[in-house]
Amino acid sequence: MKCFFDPRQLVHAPAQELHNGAWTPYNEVPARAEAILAAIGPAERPRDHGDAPIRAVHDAGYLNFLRTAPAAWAAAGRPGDVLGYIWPTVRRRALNLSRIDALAGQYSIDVSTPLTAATWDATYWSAQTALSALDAALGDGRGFALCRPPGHHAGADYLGGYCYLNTAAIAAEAARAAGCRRVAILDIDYHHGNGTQDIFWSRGDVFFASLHADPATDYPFYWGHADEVGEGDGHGTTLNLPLPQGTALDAFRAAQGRALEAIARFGTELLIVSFGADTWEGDPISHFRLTTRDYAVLARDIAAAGWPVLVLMEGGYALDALGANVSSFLDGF
Ligand code: Q9C
Ligand code: ZN
Repeated sequence: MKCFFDPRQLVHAPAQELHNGAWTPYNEVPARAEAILAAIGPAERPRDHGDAPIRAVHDAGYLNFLRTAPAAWAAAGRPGDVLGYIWPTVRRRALNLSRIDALAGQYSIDVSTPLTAATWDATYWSAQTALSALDAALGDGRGFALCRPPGHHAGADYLGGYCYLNTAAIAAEAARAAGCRRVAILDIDYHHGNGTQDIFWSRGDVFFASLHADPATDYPFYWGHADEVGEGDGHGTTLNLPLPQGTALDAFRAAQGRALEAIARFGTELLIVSFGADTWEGDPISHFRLTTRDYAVLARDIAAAGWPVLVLMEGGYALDALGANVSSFLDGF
């Protein structure tokens, strides 16, 4: 399968995150991409599709924030990377604020996703890899983008969960613009893809199906419950299949089968897979029990459905196994 990556994605490297109340080393490190490249072999550089496909998904004020907040933060005399400390969560009215801390709260959902001066460039090229792999998927039927930073926790106007630009949403919207009438996103990262769900919540043309750790026990808590099915034109085109901690291949595979059946009934013309290897048994921040070989089984089930497939990298934090896990999945196609 054709693979895409740009070295500019490596420049984003926050030092630390606030995790369970303590500062810990950042989990979403550049070495993740290096480990995957070492296992799958060299990748093609993406073509620059410009920012129109990004603006088709993300709010203009939010994009401006991603580009300018690190300088505003430094100008305010702050140390480290941009992080919010107050959020407008309690149904506050829209306000036109300018203080960096007000913007950081407005445009983020957590304190585990620092915004650095290098973030825009890295996340821009991460989105470009998704668009180039989409071109490959629409051409030869397969494409893999080594997206890093990942995307599925980022909403139209918020960052979170190590994500800034929603690569799956950008690719899905670009596929619609390229003439695919129906697009489906299958999210098999350990965590629920709250950003992708939010973006397509009211859309009947993009199906979102997610297998993930039950949000009653795991991040992002407020999204991903089984009764979330979409609204308006999107009623019934969101499918959430939360699974308990400890889930291994049999239950995971059965849930993926349910998701694939729903996507087949929807009648998709393209499948985008938000693939996280943080479902692996040894992942340092997650609690499922998939093995390296299981990823090939899951990929074969997906391939058997016969759709063009675009695979996008999301999470996976066990550096020693990440390359083998991604290789196993891609080889299954
Ligand atoms: N104390 C992805 O896998 N950390 N993001 C939660 C828990 C956020 C993971 C902190 C986990 C986000 C793309
Ligand atoms: Zn994850």
